[in-house]
Amino acid sequence: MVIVKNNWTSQIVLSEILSGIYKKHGIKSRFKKLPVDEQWGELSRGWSDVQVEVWEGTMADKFEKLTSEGKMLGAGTHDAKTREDWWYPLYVKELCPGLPDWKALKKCSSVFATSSSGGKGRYLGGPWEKPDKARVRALGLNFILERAKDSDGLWAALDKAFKKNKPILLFNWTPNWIEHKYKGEFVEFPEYDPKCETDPSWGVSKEWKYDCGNPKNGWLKKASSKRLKESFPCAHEILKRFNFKNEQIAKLAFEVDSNKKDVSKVAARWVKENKMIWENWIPSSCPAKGGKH
Ligand code: TMO
Repeated sequence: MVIVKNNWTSQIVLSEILSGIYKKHGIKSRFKKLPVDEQWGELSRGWSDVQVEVWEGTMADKFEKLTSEGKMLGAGTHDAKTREDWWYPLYVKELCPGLPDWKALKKCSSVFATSSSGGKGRYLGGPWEKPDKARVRALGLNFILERAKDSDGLWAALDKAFKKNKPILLFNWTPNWIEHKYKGEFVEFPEYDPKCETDPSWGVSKEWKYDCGNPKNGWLKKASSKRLKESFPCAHEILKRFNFKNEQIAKLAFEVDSNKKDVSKVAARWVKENKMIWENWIPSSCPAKGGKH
């Protein structure tokens, strides 16, 4: 059975933790590295089976479509509440008065200009599915978009700017460790509403969709292939119970990204030290194949 590994740290650590728990129960799994936009077809076809972090802000559309069509299965919701959006370190506020209100960006886009942005502001996104271009257009922002190739790329740019006190506007999310090391805030765009993404006449722009921010209190779900439930019912049940809170996720990502610990070691240590938590995720219907924990 195949666990999808994406390209941000907490997802990778959680994938390894789940694999470790499976192993204790005699369930063999392997990882497949996939970008978010390729995982949907894989999960729908049963070429991959497990996704441990589906974020509402960036992935709700696909998740809801595929689960409602019966091509992929939802496997429960984490306790963690999520937010993913444009973000800046706090010192930027002085250079762009009015932040965190998004309207401030209309007046100070040039503060965020770089040598390659042609005088416009630069927003640094990630490789995840954000309709950022649509939002920039709908809100009439004078910004260009650049994309880092993974979370490391975002944090390297943030660190560089931070050390020189330079303005930067980039994609960030919570739970994450960034908020513990770099003080900052999300831009407050018009409040999210599902209509914002389907009805052009909704909101600030009467002409364009995506004139709003992402949900502030978003969900974090898990997904599986249909095959998983049919062929590995115990693995599916464990996945449904697999459940993390904000602080746990932030801490695991912090250990890897900031303390530079090895992902597999961080995961193995969590499994070793948190038996009390994960043993509750094993339903009695699961055969205790792995023997001792
Ligand atoms: C999916 N992500 C947490 C990177 O926004």
